[in-house]
Amino acid sequence: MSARLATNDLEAFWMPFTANRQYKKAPRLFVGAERMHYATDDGRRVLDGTSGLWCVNAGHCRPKIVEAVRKQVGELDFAGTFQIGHPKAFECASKLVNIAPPGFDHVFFTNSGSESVETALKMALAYHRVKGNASKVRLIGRERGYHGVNFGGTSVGGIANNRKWFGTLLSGVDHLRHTHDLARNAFSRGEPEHGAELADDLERLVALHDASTIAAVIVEPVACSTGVLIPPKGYLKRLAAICAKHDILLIFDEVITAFGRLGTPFGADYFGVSPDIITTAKGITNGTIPMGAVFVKAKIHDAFMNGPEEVIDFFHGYTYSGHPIACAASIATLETYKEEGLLTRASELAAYWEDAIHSLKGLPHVIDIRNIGLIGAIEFDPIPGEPSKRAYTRFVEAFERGLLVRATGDIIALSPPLIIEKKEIDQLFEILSSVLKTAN
Ligand code: PXG
Repeated sequence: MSARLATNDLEAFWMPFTANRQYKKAPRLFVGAERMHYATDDGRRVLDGTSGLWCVNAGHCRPKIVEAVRKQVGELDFAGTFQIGHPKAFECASKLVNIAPPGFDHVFFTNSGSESVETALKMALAYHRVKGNASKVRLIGRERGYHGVNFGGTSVGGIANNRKWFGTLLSGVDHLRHTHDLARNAFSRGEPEHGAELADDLERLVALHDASTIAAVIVEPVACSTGVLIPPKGYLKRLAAICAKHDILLIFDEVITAFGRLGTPFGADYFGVSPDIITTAKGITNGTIPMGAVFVKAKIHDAFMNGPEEVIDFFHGYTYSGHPIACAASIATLETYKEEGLLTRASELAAYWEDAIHSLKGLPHVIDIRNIGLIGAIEFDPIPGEPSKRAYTRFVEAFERGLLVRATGDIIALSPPLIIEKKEIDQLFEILSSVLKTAN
């Protein structure tokens, strides 16, 4: 496949989360993909160390998913789901519920992680209102959290650069402290030892605002976009207990951790914590077709089913909620996950992965290495006055040497497809260590 582009072909597309002028001077282009690898426009193979953007959990261009999408687009290209339906949406929801943690009996479809978050936040507010607790209107996020880019998600999110440009955002939002603590936890393997008590920060916000005003807390079980912050041992259980005590809904944003990333189907399974609402996207279709889903317990769903039967129970939804092609892709994705045991495969590889990533300890500028399931991160000491540069130059160098990693701040994050073999893990870290040894 040849798709070399002239410089002026690059102008029209204003790329998301990209330094557009810098990128367009030296573009990196993928033109194909298969299983663990991308193909570049200059004919090179690049090992995918990030599952695309944390979504291609079963690897690229998997035949069953490709075929399901092909078939569906020629059979029923579109049908809405407002007051009408199509079988694939119901089938897909049932299959998703089957792999969800116990009690998650209902699914609301969206088209992205950002939309899943907006949906979950609105659900939480409406839930308290239908229950007669209309004063519960505050939403609590966490510093360094990432919950997508729409207004609700940006408001509960905790990454300054994603917030500061966009005015005052939602009112009535507060944030827990983040859990990153290099002084106590650097080079932890798996969950860090120290910091469960940071969950008590929620009690501080309850003391400030009063529980009668707080609707929900949203956290990522593992905060990935900000550079992989792994919850300290016991932290999530403690947070869940405080939420339950004050009738505050706990939302797990599992856009990344769902669908096998940690070695269990969902992050909630891994941590043994049962939230009230779970947001997902990405791996739900293996990244092939945009789709998200919000999983809820009967407690939430049933609370909406008490009004007159002929009145809409939840005034929310998207044109493409439960899109037939997305549902077909998701059903085929779930079959692929099941046939290949991918929802638990990360648990078999986690120890090997952990040893491999920690072998980078001692390389220049590395101040922390952390891992959980098939996720890893390497943090660098920042270049004074030039934040982010250290990781960015390593990302570009790795790409040149045939490896895709993700750079965020002064951190490199890794999350390969769950089909990765041990020899590919070796290869990934050989390339990365050679980059870290030689880069500035
Ligand atoms: N919640 C979480 C926890 C996410 O990680 C979103 C919501 C938003 O999803 P959408 O589909 O609207 O993008 C995300 C997305 C990265 C990276 O490299 C992470 C995401 C997206 C793009 C890049 O860290 N996470």
